[in-house]
Amino acid sequence: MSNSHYTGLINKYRERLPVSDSTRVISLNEGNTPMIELKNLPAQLGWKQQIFCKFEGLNPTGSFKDRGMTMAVTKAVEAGAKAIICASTGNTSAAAAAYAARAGIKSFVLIPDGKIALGKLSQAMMHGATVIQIRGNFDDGMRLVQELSSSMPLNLVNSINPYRLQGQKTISFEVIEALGDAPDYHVMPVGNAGNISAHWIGYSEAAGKPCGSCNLCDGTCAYPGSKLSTKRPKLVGYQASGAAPFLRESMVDQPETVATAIRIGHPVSWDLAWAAQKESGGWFEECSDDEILSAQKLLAKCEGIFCEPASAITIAGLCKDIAEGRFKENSKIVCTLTGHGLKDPDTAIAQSDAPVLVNAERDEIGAIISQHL
Ligand code: AN7
Repeated sequence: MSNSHYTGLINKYRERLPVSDSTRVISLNEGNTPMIELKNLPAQLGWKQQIFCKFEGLNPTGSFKDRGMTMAVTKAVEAGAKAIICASTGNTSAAAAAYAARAGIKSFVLIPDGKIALGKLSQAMMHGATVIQIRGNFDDGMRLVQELSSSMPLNLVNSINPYRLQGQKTISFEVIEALGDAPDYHVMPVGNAGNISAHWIGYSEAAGKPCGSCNLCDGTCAYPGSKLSTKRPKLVGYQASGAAPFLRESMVDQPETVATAIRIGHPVSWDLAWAAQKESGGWFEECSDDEILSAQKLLAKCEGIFCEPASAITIAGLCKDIAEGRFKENSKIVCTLTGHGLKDPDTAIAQSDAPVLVNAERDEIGAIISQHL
């Protein structure tokens, strides 16, 4: 029997990534996440589009960050780094801590005090990161890790590190493989804006276009190999209303949203994300916290998919933009669900009915079941 199980996105897409045969790959077999076509929601809401969710919450640490972190940590180790550092709203810190553990190096993570979901904090702690809570927000943390990594022996693994986006671009290849070509639209949440930039790098490379927004070269590195797709999708980025610099067209100093993952006001990939939106012909839109939470519940109840609030903003945005007629009928839309709902149990429980408490008696329980049947 051959031992040919899936071993992660670097091995799968090695000729499209900056690694060599001698590179020691640090992987937890990330990527290869399911594409799940929505069946019930479109029928219920009368949507005429075909909608697929790329459920990135099923990566090893429960978010899309693993795609970038396998590349960033692989390259950090190749360069001889003994420690990595990042600022994070939670998921990057979970991924950094896990991949550093896998590599046998140290990790330091800066998180905004009190504003990170419990699941993510537990991951960083369990994987042995030095967790530093700052009296400040993600944007303060981002500034500080840039200063620290320039003066101390620390490899910075936020998405300002170009290897992160190289790893994250592989989501586009997987979508194209699943659908046979690029979709018409690809929608996603936007926080620090690395992910939308990475999607565009991937789709551009797959279509044989020079990656105008590639951050590793001078923009002339169209992948010389075979094309994977005939076209590129329009990219649509959704932001929480309280943290929407792309809607305000300027940085936001006090970002606020229940979707703590995207509580970011000074996105690092500002120029790359604008380029992705403009070159693709897509747009940015905003959603309120109420819309985000309703959408999270709707997706969980109607389709059996539990994603975190920041990811559910894509469903909130679709509800709004489909109603507005912004998506063509009979088109294919892919929706990146960036993180798992289990990351943030507090927010999920706070918006749900508490379980009923009864005596351990058949009749009492039977009465409740009868009420709900
Ligand atoms: C679930 O973990 O920035 O626009 O520090 O965790 O690429 O920043 C997380 C971002 C969307 C936004 N969905 O992606 C961090 C962090 C989830 C996220 C985003 C994040 P970017």
